Amino acid sequence: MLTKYKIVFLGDQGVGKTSLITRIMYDTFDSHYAATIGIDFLSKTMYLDDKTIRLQLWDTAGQERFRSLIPSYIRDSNVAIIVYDITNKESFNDVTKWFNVVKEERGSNVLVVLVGNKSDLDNKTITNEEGETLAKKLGCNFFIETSSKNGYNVKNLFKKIGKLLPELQNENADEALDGKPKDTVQMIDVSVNQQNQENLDSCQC
Ligand SMILES: Nc1nc2c(ncn2[C@@H]2O[C@H](COP(=O)(O)OP(=O)(O)OP(=O)(O)O)[C@@H](O)[C@H]2O)c(=O)[nH]1
Ligand SMILES: [Mg+2]
Repeated sequence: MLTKYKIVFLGDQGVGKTSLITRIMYDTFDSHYAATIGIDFLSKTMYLDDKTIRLQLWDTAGQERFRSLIPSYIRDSNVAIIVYDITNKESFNDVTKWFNVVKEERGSNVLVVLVGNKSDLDNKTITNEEGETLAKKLGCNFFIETSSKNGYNVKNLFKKIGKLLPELQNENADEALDGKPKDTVQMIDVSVNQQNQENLDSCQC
């Protein structure tokens, strides 16, 4: 049977959650900001590589007024991707808060990934080392810097998750997609251009 996994994107307003999903799904980027309202069901089912793993992406709103909706979506998720903006210190400071929400709802049976997005920007205020250090301190499965604008490391992010997923105890993953809106099945090629992407082996997970 095909194993299905649910991935929830978390993080402050404007850090690039929707843009990361748009990049991996459609390989496009929109510089116009349209805040996600509530939880976005634009989620889709995808295959990673030739592995029979299905991932469903759930986009949440970073805006404060939607915070109360989020815990119930974390509850049956297998992976939480916490995103901050490398040019926005507040979004980095809030990572611990997002992490604690995940742990409260999901305990230890969840992969938690820390993503520093917008690596294409020059006015970086959070260094790679600070991201690594926080991820280690919190016990995240791995840390990665990405850019949804130029695509840097976006495929690697999903590839690394795909590698970790089979090790995850997945007691409810098959039910995770039941009763949800019908999704488009989409093949995602996660083969990466080594010149352009971070070397997976050098990443500390
Ligand atoms: N330069 C740059 N801009 C980005 C990047 N990712 C997203 N943006 C821009 O940042 C703004 C916010 O991006 P979104 O993807 O909507 O952010 P979000 O986290 O989904 O925001 P909420 O839905 O409000 O929680 C948009 O104007 C994007 O174009 C990136 O990697 N680089
Ligand atoms: Mg959004």
